[in-house]
Amino acid sequence: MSIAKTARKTKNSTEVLQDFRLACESREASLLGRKEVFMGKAKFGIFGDGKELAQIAMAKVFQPGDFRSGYYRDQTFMLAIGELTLQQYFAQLYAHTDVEADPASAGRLMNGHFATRMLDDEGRLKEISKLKNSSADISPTAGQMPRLVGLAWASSLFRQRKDLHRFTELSNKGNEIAFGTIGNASTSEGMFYESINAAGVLQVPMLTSVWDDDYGISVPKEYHTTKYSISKALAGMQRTKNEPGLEIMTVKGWDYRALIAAYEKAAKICREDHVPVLLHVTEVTQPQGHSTSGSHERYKSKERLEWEAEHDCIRMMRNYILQEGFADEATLDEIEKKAKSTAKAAKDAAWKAFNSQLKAAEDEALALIDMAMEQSIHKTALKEIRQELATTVNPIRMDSDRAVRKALRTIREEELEVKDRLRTWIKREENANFDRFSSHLYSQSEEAATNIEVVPPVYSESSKLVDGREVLQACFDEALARDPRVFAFGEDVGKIGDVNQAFAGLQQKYGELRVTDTGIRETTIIGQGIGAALRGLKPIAEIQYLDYLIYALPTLSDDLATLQYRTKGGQKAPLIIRTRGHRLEGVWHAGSPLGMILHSLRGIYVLVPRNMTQAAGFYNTMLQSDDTALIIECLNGYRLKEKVPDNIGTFTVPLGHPDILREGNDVTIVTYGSMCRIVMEAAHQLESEGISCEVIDVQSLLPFDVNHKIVESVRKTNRLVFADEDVPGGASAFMMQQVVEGQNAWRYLDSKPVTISAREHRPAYASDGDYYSKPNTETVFDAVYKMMAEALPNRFPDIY
Ligand SMILES: Cc1ncc(C[n+]2csc(CCOP(=O)(O)OP(=O)(O)O)c2C)c(N)n1
Repeated sequence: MSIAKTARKTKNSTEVLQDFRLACESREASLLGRKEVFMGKAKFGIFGDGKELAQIAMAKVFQPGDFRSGYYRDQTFMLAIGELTLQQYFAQLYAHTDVEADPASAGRLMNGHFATRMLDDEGRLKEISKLKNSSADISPTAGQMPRLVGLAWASSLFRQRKDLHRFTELSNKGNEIAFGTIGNASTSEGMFYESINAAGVLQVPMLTSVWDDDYGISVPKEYHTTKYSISKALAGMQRTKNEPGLEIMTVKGWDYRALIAAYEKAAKICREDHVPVLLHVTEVTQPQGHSTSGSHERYKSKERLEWEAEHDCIRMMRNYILQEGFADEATLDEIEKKAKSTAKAAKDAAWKAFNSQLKAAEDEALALIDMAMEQSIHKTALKEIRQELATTVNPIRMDSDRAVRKALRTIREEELEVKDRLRTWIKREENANFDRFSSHLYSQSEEAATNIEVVPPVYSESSKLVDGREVLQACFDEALARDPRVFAFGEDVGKIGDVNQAFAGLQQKYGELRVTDTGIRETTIIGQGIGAALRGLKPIAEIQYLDYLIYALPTLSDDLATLQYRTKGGQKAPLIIRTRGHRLEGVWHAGSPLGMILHSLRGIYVLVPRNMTQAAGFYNTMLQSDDTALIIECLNGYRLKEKVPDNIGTFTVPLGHPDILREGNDVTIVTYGSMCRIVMEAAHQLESEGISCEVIDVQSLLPFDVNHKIVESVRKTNRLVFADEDVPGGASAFMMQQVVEGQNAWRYLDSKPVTISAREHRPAYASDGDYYSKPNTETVFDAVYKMMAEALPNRFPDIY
């Protein structure tokens, strides 16, 4: 053999053996992980066994600046790119709540949910173009796909838009691939098809790998996929010489060499030509079955199990290495043995680090209870509490907490020195546990929306009176001129400047990539926004009507709303979602499902401006902030006249600060959005009947009245009404809880608090349909009058 050939072979064999070692270590981690769950040391386990080789091959083409958007099987990939250690892997399995121990989620996510830390300790975006990035996983199957489209789309924008080339910390001129992974069964989800279609239309560098093991938990492929094969089912999307589309490839999950070649080819097409690639990785196995929740012997036949054993990718790789003469049996045995001890050492270290923290909490708790036993007359009861804690196998924080609380309960009637210590311990743990389990629902950085400076609007003699939509248009114009990272997109947003023309003329002025049309596909519109925002851009994604937000709800709720929380401040996607609602006509164009939104979108601010000036102020606030918000404009407000503030591009409206629209003494009416005008009209009519209403526009539902302004009004009026267009018990119930319970308004009430809302059904079509479905001036008048009549029947006789 020539020297050059020998050298090549040595280099090859070194790399092959390194890959083999990594595959074995990852496999051992999976095997050990399952055992840890069965030993009761972890709650649940889901592992990447069977997918090792494909992921090693994928990692070889993953470059700095690239992104992953995948799912819970990808541990080998994360290990291979150096963004996960085996110890961190086990730390997440145990739910270690330190960011250093589990950088992906600080113990908040189930094991196998991967993420890199893209933000520094101050919450600022790092130089992501130099990092290997993984966006944070979620559990809902295919939920990673819309975000994947956005991550890939950002590359396309960075490449095509020269004015973004200077943002070298974000992108190397759009050279980055977004790598997606998904299980074969999850390709049945609508989100998968919507995302693949969007990628094909947009022609973005999105390389999606399907790990196909023929099953989705127990359900075989015959139930999932047309033609039992996702690559066959999608064949019509294959690009041709004349038509753009996807490059669709297949490769077997146990074939090490073919996998490497496939990923090299796929990455080249994707990176260089920005063509999306679907790589269908077939004949993948799942040696331990789906998860620790069950065993696959229940649903796989004996033949299938034998086939899986034979086609186990590590076994196949071992054969390949022997065949090629890269190593002998003894060397491979040694690597396998070493992998076992490496994985075990990592597991032990992770357990020790996890457990020593819990042990420290337990020791403190036991010492305090001992002290209590010395001082208290209730020695027997305290001894029992102590005994219960001391004998708990693998106690967790909850056990120590419970014991200390029970001890304090037991001695509550005694005057003991230890009580203060117990209380201090509980307070300290409460604070620490808030940080461990409840922090970072919203941004905690300097750029948090609630920190943005308030700049009031300025008006002068020359301020123009225009249609409401023109106020927005002026605001968006300035935003686009100010910052190249700002851009807007959605159905009909581009050419016609949205269906209500707030972007009219702005595509012509700023170009097709700044003000952009999309297909009708709400969940991937949001995905585009999430991906672009994750990559440092400032997108405004438009959902045409509030009613159609429902189509995007899973992506908003599962992905965007949880992002900062699930990474404990490791990632952010400051996306602004623009939509319009409340009033138009009919069942699907007049919705106001704010209860649904408030219940499902905690983590996203919900802003409900009453007019376009307030909306513009919210846009200005949010564009300066790194939080994410849903801004709902009033559908019937675009043609109402408003004055354009002279500082249209810079004035801000603060979040969580209600406006008092009208002062009054008898009743406080709390409302928002399009209802403001209706309530104001009713208040005007009530005034003529001698009832003085104070009308408060909350403006933002999340956050809600941060300075408790509403209760101040109730102190004066002693009567409280909430009015909105949602169903009964929807957002009005939320507001009532915030004010009556949260602000203690019940203390000042002389009448039962009342909610005015729409009927339980959606609004019927046309003006009468609207009138009899939604609250109107008469409804508000009557509800307030009735309240006053109940209190003062002599002054306010029954009308009806
Ligand atoms: C939306 C949703 N539905 C159901 C589940 C429960 N679930 C978790 S994994 C899974 C099967 C996924 O199979 P596949 O996509 O083939 O991936 P695999 O786990 O086999 O790698 C199911 C049904 C879920 N997580 N999300």
